[in-house]
Amino acid sequence: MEALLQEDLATLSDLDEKSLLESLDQRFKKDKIYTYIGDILVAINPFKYLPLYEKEVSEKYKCHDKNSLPPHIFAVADRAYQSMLGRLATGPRNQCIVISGESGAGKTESTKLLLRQIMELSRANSQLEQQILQVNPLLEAFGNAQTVMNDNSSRFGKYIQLRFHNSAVKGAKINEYLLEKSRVVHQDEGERNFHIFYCMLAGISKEDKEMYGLLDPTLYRYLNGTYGTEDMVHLWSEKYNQLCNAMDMVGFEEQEKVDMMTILAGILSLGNIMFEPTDGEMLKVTETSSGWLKATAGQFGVQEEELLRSLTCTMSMTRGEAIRRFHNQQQAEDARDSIAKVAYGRVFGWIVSKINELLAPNVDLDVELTEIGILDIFGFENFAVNRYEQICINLANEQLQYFFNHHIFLMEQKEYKEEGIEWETIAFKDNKPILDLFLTKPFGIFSLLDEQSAFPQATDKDFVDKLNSKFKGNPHFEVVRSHNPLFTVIHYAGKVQYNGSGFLEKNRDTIPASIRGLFINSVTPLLSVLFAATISRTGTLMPRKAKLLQAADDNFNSTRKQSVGAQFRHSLAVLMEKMFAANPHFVRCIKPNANKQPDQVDSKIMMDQLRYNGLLETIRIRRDGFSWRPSFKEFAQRYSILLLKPDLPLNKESCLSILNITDFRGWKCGSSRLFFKYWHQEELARLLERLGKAALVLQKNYRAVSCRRR
Ligand code: AD9
Ligand code: MG
Repeated sequence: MEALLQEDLATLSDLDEKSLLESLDQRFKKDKIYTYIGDILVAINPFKYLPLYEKEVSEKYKCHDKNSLPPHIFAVADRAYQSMLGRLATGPRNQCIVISGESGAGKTESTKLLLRQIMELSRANSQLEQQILQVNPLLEAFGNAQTVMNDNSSRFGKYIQLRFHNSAVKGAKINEYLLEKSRVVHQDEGERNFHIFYCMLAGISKEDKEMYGLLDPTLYRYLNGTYGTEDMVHLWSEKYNQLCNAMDMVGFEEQEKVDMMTILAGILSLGNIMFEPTDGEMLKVTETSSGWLKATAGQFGVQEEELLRSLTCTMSMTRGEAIRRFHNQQQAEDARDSIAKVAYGRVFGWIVSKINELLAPNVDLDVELTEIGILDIFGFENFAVNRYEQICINLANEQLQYFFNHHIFLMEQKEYKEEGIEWETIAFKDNKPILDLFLTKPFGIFSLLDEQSAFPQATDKDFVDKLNSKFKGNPHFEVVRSHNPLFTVIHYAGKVQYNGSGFLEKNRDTIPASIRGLFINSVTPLLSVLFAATISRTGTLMPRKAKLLQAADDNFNSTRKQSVGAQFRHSLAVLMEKMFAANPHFVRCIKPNANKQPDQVDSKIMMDQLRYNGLLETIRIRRDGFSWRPSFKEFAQRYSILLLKPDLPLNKESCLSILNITDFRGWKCGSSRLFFKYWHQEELARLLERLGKAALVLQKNYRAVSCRRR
């Protein structure tokens, strides 16, 4: 039983899959949701309130000794913060905390707790701290939604970078990844649109409702004609108030908020516009939707006729001549939905840019800043129908798994070999072949998708046929025999069948010029700016527009011609590069059951996650391996002070004489570096601390003696 309640699984001498599961299960039953595997934190979602995050707890975990307190997410915050300050060990000062786990496993909650605790640690100035803490509720309102897997599912990925000068936070920057815009116009059964729509409708005052032209929520097609129970409406209304406060606190201006809400109202009205044929070539809107057309035009600040024109036909230039092509009903509906998606996506992108502008560190250029990044992306997803968004989300999760494997298994074991350390290789499930299946050029899934997207006549079926012929026989790909464009990928976390319908269109994501032109002329400044940001600007802008544009520019200009997939791959690559250059901390979130229920462990669901996360192998490598591997130079530089000889040569002999004064066991010496267990790092930090205290006492005594002498 003692062994089962072990706080650090890496200290157990013998562990198999069954006893690992049992161990976590026993702890979970006692509400011990956190467990260490060496320096990695495993967190099981309790799906209930636990008194784990109060002020006293937060205080206890500040600058604590890891082994003296139970495992906790606050301990990860502390470790990252102390490492950034160089108090724990040698290595890069920039830190990244990588939180992984499937949808609903608790990544976003962990992110919020980490952020809160890091703010506590850095004793930020209170206004900046409050601003940074308000970023999450703000982004969640616009970027999260209820799915079948999670009532508050992140429909975008984010990397929050906290920037410090010495120990004080100076600002923050957010990178966002791939908002699931299609949710604005369509939600599968049991799912909802983005939270903001419900919050806005529930929380807005009667007068504002009238001002924005909002009607009964059940009228809107984009909300599936449904709303919520009284309790939910109450909750949404509260959230709306919190959101408004958050926006004020972060620094959004009143007019910007009004513009934003007006655009959202416009999106809802737009969704209700339906079309029918006329005697001529051009479609008209149905009788019941003419009111919606008028409302949308008003909310978007554009001419009604122009809006109708951009929905029902496309203009193109051929040899200097403007040619008009009329849409059929399907094309008109697609144009309508694409306007909604692009408008929403741009509002979201603008919010992120604006936050970045408001929270940018206010320091001189030559001030060197260090960073703690927290990565919270959308978890691995496997729905009844998996679309373009899911393949991108799952690719991001493959990348993260690779990052974890690379750090924990590949890099470490490679070094043992190079440095001549005796070592029995631990096998792990390498997902590189799956990443290759996606990313190889010119024949990976995404390259083939880009190739097909470049042909205007190509269909989704052509794309899937291409995949089938290219990857037949690939161990991570399965051909599906069907009339529909289906294919299956065997991911590290399981088999997912994708439906290729809509892949080409979503990957191209082009906005017809007529729609762009329509919005540039909008009298709503925010809307005109969001669309002007993608084209070359001529003429002078009003000062407010110029300011809005600056924020919008960052987000759009650089990436405009690439496909969505290419942009996403590029931003993932940039992220990985950043993370590879930082000192990583890992939090592995686990979902105990699929029903979002407290106190319930579904062994199969847990076991699947333990397996695909490679937790058993991780325990082995943390138990037998050496996670801290400083070079002789790094080590001697930092710890020569323990011998009270600061000018010791930075070589192997010096390191050995330093280690001679400790009672450390289990470390090894390679040809150019030392190999330590993860706990040695903390023991050395403690030794340094003791030495520091002793020095202080000496200093005090010396002063006392010299005073007396005087
Ligand atoms: V997704 O990939 O964005 O769909 P996440 O982010 O992994 O997913 P999230 O953090 O949103 O999951 O957690 C899901 C729900 O579990 C939360 O809304 C909470 O109700 C619940 N949860 C998660 N962590 C905790 C916790 N430490 N304490 C209490 C929790 N409840
Ligand atoms: Mg989340």
